[in-house]
Amino acid sequence: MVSSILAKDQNVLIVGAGLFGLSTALHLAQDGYNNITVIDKESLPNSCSAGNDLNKIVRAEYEDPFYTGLALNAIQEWQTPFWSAYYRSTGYLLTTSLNAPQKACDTIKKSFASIKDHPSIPPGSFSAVDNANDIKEYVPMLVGKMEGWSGYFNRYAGYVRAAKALKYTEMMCLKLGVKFVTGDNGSTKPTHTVLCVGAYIGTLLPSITTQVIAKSWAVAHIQLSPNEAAGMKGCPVVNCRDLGFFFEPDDDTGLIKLSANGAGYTNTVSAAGKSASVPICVNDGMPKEDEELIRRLIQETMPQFSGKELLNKFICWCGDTSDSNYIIDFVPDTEGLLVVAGDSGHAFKMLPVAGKWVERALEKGRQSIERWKWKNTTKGSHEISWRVGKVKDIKDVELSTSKGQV
Ligand code: FSA
Repeated sequence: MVSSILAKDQNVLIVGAGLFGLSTALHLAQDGYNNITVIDKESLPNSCSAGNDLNKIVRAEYEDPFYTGLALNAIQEWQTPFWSAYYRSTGYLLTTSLNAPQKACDTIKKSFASIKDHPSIPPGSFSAVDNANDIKEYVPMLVGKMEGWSGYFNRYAGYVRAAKALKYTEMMCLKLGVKFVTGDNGSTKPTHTVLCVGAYIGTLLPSITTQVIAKSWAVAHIQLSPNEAAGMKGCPVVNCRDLGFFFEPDDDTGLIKLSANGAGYTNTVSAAGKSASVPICVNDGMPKEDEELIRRLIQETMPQFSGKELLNKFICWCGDTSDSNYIIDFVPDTEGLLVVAGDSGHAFKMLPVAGKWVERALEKGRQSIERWKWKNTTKGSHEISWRVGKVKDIKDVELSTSKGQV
């Protein structure tokens, strides 16, 4: 038992009610901390939060076994009665398409190697797929040509209904006495402040922008009729590394969420001789080139839907670090200010467990896990080992907007 420097009644202020903020509030409240306040600019989920999304991938294959372990813990939690209403264990098909860049193929090999013989994963969870026929054997609802597709199918994975899971976490926090303040009202005198504002961290804490770069990825949806949705039900998350990924239709709405894969878009701005990427919350529009990727993904996998309009297009902002490690540490030269940032586009699955990591740092008064420390020397990088393509600035690409919103 590690002794804690944090008293149960100390006033902890959590700024930002996304996955990191809510998970932190939940873990603290569950462990008896009784003076927790969460503030956010908007009522939840904040429309600009990355977690305000229909669904997010849950998978444990990582190039780095440290995160494999954490994701496996998270998957176990998602399957417990506390969380299971929000988890769908559909499995995860990870592939490349014909002419995919070598980097995409290498990434898949590394992912597969990291997980295929893992002792914590039920035997028989993985099957290699070498062509479209193999894929159709495991995922019969994919009727497209998928020419040159190969990769593997992971049955020990799935997705979560993200925005709904955030609302649920908020509700559980409220039950445990966590206070929520939205908008600009309310004042509090915290002894500890935890900044959990996702990709927006650079706007609150400019000194972090050498480590965290705000980058965005495009999201769109297609509307299925009840019959069409029934035909796609149970489809695993399909992630084609060089095109994009999609999920089974949403139970309530029949919407399929799709996202384009790529290196991400920055929004670099300059002030006082310094430049940094900061998010712009675009709720209607996506880069045209990503729209093409998504259209190809639909054509390859479910061509019967290729005439459908892309709806509710937006770009989702993440905070990227050069090595995809999160940052969970006290900000140097401040008193009681902890930052949780650098989600690097792979954090939502950790909702059930992330708050525990933050709680430990708060209780110890320091971060003892090297990889999560604040790094003065690191420069945020554009070359991320598991992503394909080149980073571009969002101002340099043409956007296409939705004709109809859903
Ligand atoms: O943990 C996951 O597999 C989430 S990946 C989703 C994604 O859109 C990435 O494909 C993208 O590269 C970026 O990291 C944002 O998140």
